[in-house]
Amino acid sequence: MLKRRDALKLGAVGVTGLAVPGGLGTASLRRLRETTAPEAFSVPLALPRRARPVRRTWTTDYYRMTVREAEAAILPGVKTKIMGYDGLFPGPVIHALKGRRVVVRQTNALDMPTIVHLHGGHTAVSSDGYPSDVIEPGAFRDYEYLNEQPAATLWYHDHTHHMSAEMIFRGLSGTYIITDPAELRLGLPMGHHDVPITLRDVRFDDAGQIVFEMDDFQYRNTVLVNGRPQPYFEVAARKYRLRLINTSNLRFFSLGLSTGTEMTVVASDGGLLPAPRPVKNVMLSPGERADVVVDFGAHDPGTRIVLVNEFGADDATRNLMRFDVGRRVWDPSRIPESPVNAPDLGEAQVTRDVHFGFDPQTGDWLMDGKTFDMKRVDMRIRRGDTEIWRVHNKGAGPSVPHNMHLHGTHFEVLDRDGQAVAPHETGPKDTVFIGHGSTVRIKVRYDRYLGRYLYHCHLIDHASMGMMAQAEII
Ligand SMILES: [Cu+2]
Repeated sequence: MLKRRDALKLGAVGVTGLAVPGGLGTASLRRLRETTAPEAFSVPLALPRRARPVRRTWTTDYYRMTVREAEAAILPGVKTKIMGYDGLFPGPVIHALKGRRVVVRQTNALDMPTIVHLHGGHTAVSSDGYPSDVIEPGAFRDYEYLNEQPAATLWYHDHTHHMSAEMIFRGLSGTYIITDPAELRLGLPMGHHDVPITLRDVRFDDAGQIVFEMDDFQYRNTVLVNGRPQPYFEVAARKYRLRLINTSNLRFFSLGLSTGTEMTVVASDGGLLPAPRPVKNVMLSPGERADVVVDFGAHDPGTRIVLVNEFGADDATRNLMRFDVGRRVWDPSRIPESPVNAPDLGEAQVTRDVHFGFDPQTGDWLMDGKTFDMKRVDMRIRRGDTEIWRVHNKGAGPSVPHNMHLHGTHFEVLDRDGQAVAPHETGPKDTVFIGHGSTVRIKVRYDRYLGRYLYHCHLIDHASMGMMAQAEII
């Protein structure tokens, strides 16, 4: 069953422009795949465990989690050391209801500090995972999430200053879903037919243990779906909502179905799209999400459909998972025509420029020519003001794509180099892809909290090396 995969034999290396963000020329390509992996589509898709509140009140669900080291069964017959929320890889899924408060007590059982960030959460600074708000080993912190924001697919992950790249890579990542009871009338697939699909890559050594080296993208050549390589998933011949989440540090995915089956994008990072959009393909940079509805009922039972990553350079990074279509069942779900009103952020009062850059002396990735400094405020924004940010990835240095992630709010993507953006980018976003040579304009407003929020590249290795800045909301 176990088979050595040696990518030198496979010959291909992910050296296409998008697929190698960073690390170009930083390491020799001596060995590309160092571990054993199962045959493709031989393990079932794992559905991550649902977190259960330890206590419920009229207003609040209380959770307790422990951040700890553990062993996970990622490869058959191998116990891989990981870091996990409650020791799980990936972490348990938190299901929140819009308007209902969630408090998560995170206890740190690691021998190093940790910080937790809810990616996509409209969260007060004190619960947002600010770099100085460290949970020391043995200590805990209560994170409060009000969930007063549109229903959306969020994720929580480590945000420890300089360390998050390694800690996320080792497993500190989990899904967080906000559901709006008022949206249930829309009829989107739910329950067992609403499935998080978390995608990431990993590097294993010969013993199946995780190897982390900063920015060594070309060695991270096993892709995991919900923590397993190339799983299969038995689906009924009906519609499913798939919540596609790119939790990779550096890998971009361009996702489509091998049968050419259409997917309908219904939601972006921050909530439902103004109108669902049929697509053949969704491109997600690290941190981005897209909810798609796929109608497996359009296929005969017995059809096998592979989720294909067009950026993948070989079988293991290209053919991510397989849907095995089973029997036809009654399907009351539907794709709503016009789920929500487009967010109206109003006329902009302020226009700013943000420049990505690179320091050839130090090898650091830069925001506006600087590396992150907690003591420095990089911009001041008046609460309630609407701003347009022109984010430029045009600096000298390696031709590397980045993206922009804002804490504490969502934004509207206006255009990319003056052109309309992709369908899944037409809803509220918190992370947007910015290719090299490109300028993306976003419309930003911070409505709620005051204080200091980070904005950074979500190629996490870049952020860990300092490609981060902060805005103070005043
Ligand atoms: Cu970057």
